[in-house]
Amino acid sequence: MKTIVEGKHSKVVISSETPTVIIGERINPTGKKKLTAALKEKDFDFIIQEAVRQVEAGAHIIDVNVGASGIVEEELLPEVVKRIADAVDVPICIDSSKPVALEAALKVCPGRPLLNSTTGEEKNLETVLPLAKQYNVPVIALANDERGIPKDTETRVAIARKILDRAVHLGIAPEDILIDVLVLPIGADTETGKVTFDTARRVSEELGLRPEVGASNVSHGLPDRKLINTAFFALGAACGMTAYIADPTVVEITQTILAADLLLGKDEWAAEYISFYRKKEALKGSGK
Ligand code: THG
Repeated sequence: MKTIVEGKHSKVVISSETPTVIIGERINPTGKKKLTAALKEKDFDFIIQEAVRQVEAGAHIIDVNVGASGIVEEELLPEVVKRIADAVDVPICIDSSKPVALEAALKVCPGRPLLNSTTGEEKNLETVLPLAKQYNVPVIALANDERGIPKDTETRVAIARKILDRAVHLGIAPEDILIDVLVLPIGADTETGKVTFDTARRVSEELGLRPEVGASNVSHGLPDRKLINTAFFALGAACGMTAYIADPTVVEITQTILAADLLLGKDEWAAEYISFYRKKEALKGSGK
């Protein structure tokens, strides 16, 4: 089973057989003063630059999240989505916890964007899944519900199963559901990595759905975060993870994902691996 995401003239496949998809996370005001200011002042040049930089670094999809205090997401998100979709030819991942903002962005986004996200919570299932159906777009579903983020694998898989049932009932194809298997800071919870990897394996093998995760959190509060993040990406790939929300401008992240894919037989003739280095050389030649 594969998920198809589309930009204006581009197409990205998310599946267990094809190379791991990197969803660039940098257009998100969390912890970023400069980007927050740019969003508030509508300094679109700066924001577009961040999108271009991520694509050049190896992002296959660009996540767009404008959630911050003082920002009306349903007004700003569609505007930023439209401008980024005009500036870069990769698909967009529309990221908001507010269904009204998701819908406003869906209305203006070209291609077949990824909708990020619903959870297993009733209020989200009732509002976000119908949007995925109406606009015929794939959706990311977080494996948590009204009770919060489950500590154990069993409950996470059960939530994923519930979301799948609800989506299918609405006429959404299972191909169009990605499950976010959620990881917490490993410094605060020793079991979180194991639970995340076990959930990824089971979501993929038992439900036939594609696991994905936002990974920057895992190393929070520990020294040498890059080391933990890259190990997490490699181990996740071995457990069937199909996409990461990550920062591709950290070159070790992109390189680790490429190497892991190659070793797991997801990169025929090392085509992706070699093309990454060719592109890097070309950018160097152009003075970037
Ligand atoms: N799952 C899904 N979507 C998500 C998340 C997820 N969207 C949002 C988030 N989590 C993923 N995106 C980010 C964006 C930024 C950061 C982490 C995750 C981040 N920012 C640095 C900080 O806060 O310190 C800023 C550092 C910098 O300047 O580069 O960590 O889990 N489906």
